[in-house]
Amino acid sequence: MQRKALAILISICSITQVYAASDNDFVIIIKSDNSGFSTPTQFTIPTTGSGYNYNVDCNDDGTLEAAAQTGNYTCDYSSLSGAGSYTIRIEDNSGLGTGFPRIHFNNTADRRKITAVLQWGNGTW
Ligand SMILES: [Ca+2]
Repeated sequence: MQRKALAILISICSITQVYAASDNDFVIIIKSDNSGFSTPTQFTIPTTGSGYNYNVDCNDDGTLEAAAQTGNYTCDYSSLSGAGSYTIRIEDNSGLGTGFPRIHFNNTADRRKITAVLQWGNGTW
């Protein structure tokens, strides 16, 4: 019985480790059906200039929707749970903390869809 409990505990710890969210990431909340340039089931991460190398978890479930992005990336929720609010995790892929240097709404695009910044992360802006 103790052995089984230990096995379960180890499994839980392993799962937690897999989904452990990094404090290094830039994390925002968006509402995809607020007004913007993308469709009501999308959100476009706006970039400008060069130097990007980032991964995206569009719904913060531990599974990346995109890796090694070098420009804008559009999260599409039509194949997930449809329009609504989502937490987006943007992760550096450069290994140097420089993979997401800027977010650039330029007072337009999907600026009304971002509702909160949960975490700025430790990347170089
Ligand atoms: Ca995901």
